[in-house]
Amino acid sequence: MRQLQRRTFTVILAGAGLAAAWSPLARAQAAGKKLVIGFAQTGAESEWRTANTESVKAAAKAAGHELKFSDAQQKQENQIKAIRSFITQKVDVIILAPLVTTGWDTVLKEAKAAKIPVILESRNVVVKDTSTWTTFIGSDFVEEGRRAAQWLLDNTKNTTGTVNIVELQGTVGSDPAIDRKKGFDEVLKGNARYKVIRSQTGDFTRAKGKEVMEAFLKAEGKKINVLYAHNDDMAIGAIQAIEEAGLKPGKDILVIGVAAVKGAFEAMIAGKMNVSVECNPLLGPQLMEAAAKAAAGQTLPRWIKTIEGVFPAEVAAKEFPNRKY
Ligand code: GZL
Repeated sequence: MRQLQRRTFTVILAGAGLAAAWSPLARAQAAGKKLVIGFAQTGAESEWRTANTESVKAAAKAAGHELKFSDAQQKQENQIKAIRSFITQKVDVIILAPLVTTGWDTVLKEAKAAKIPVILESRNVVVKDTSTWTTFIGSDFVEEGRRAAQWLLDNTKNTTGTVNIVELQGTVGSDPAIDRKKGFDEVLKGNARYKVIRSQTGDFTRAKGKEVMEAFLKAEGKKINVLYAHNDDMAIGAIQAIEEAGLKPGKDILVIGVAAVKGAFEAMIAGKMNVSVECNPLLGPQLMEAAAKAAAGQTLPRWIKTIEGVFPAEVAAKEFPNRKY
């Protein structure tokens, strides 16, 4: 059902701009208008989220738009309140980073009734009426999960015996957590020696990632061969737990993260992490371009997908100076 709702007419971004074609008039219309944009952000739970917020704020400033920013402290009810406030203030466009996939039908209908386009960023939603949101700008989380599992298969193919994996999931019910698990499990299916022996949410935060990894280590100890964390922040927290348990992260336990944030590069360079699957938070420029189009009544692709790679530890030192988040 989720895949059906996505109906991806994917536009692969060319650099910072959108590849979608435009009439000169529409471009002119959209380019110059100063917008008032309401941005309902999830919170500041991770390095990724902080970089995402900074990218949106910088892009709004550079475009001369007024950005009304709301930090929901990881609570959906706060995001819903923020959207209602943006509607009352009659903003031109609403940007929503939906904490979880469900529970948005009513408030998105209110935005549609108020004729305010809603742009989803960084996570998607599952709603009955998909016309209540204009476009989703974000990653293919299923593909990110596949890439994490493929790295594991490629880098353990010369080993024998069972590979015991513990998994730190992202925020329960969130699009990236659901789909990163889905992609990872899909690639490992049929590889019987790879077993996920524990899987629990670390809510995308370092603190929770450390706490849950401590519990995994207490329960499974040296049986654990691999940690798959749905984001680098939880992996970094877990690395502390692994070291405090007297084990070597990156060696005794392979560490796989997602996002490719600075902290992950530092951990890989220190030999404590093995790979990070990139998830690009720098969505600000694409969001502003999409907001201008939406405000001008232009039709947008249903999914504007970011281009991202995989960074194993072997390339970390060389790549680190080029990283922008
Ligand atoms: C991904 C984003 C996720 C990141 C986490 O688009 O929604 O939320 O993977 C962040 O680090 O907290």
